[in-house]
Amino acid sequence: MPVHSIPLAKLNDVLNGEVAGAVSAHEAIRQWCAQLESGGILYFPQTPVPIPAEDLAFLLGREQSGSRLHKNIAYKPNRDRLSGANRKSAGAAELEQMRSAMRRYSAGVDAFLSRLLAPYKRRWRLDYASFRPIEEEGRDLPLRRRNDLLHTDAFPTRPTRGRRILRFFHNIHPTRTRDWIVGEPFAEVVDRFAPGKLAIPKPDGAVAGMGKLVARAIGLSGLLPQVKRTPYDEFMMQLHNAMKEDSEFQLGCAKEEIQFAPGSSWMVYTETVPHAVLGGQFALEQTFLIDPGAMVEPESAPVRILEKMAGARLV
Ligand SMILES: O=C(O)CCC(=O)C(=O)O
Ligand SMILES: [Fe+2]
Repeated sequence: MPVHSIPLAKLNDVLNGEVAGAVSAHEAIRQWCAQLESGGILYFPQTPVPIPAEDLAFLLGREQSGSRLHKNIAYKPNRDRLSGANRKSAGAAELEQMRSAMRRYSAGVDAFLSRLLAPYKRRWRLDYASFRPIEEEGRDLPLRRRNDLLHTDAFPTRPTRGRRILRFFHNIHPTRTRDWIVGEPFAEVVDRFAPGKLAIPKPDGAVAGMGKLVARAIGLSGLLPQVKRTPYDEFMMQLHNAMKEDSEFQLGCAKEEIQFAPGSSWMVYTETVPHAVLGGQFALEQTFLIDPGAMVEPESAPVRILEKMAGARLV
């Protein structure tokens, strides 16, 4: 079972520096990091980042009120801005309330992970947070954007250049579970697809390298996001697409079902753990882009796994 459940009382003991069973608090934290890094899910049956009652009522009210705010909404903490919200039909007061609720959530998760992931010493970039108010079951999205098919995460417009994608979720639905499936370990998935359907990743060729230099020289690199993708990002994007497009893989691969309880939180490296959401409504999520050099087990980072396979640097 890849799920490691952490009751709130035990979590608080460890964060307060008290011994956790047979191991010291310091050792317990290192073990949790190692479990995450090797493809585990840390599950908090009771969330350690509670949402203020007023924010919760506001977020859960978005649908019933007929508000046009009800598609996935992203919050960019570095600019304190929302995107995905319909500015024409949502009122200014509603947008402002959404923004401040998301600001509090994002800061709360960042503060919590600064303590829980102490060995990383904040060697991360606080990426977007999101609010997911739509029922996931039966959502009608284009294939590559579907989240009910097993996939590993890769962002088409935001290459991570080897940084790991850690996501912290919270099921804020009062009664409904959020239902996931998770698939095989990353190394096994990569073996299935490469070499074969995908080529083994190769370091930047001289031509691509020249293209980059030229784009940079004439000031175009900011306009061409694909220019900034490293061979690592290329491969991770291809893998994401190949998994979703392969119905034989979707049906045939080993998978496990997980139901995340109302009021629970969980965190997982989604660029390596194949996952899909089959049902559930109303979740909050905060993404972190973490320096692979910060890992307690650096060899577990996908960039290291792929570089070993390629026999070359990929970022
Ligand atoms: O919303 C969820 O529960 C997970 C969706 C997902 O896989 C994603 O956003 O990449
Ligand atoms: Fe995903």
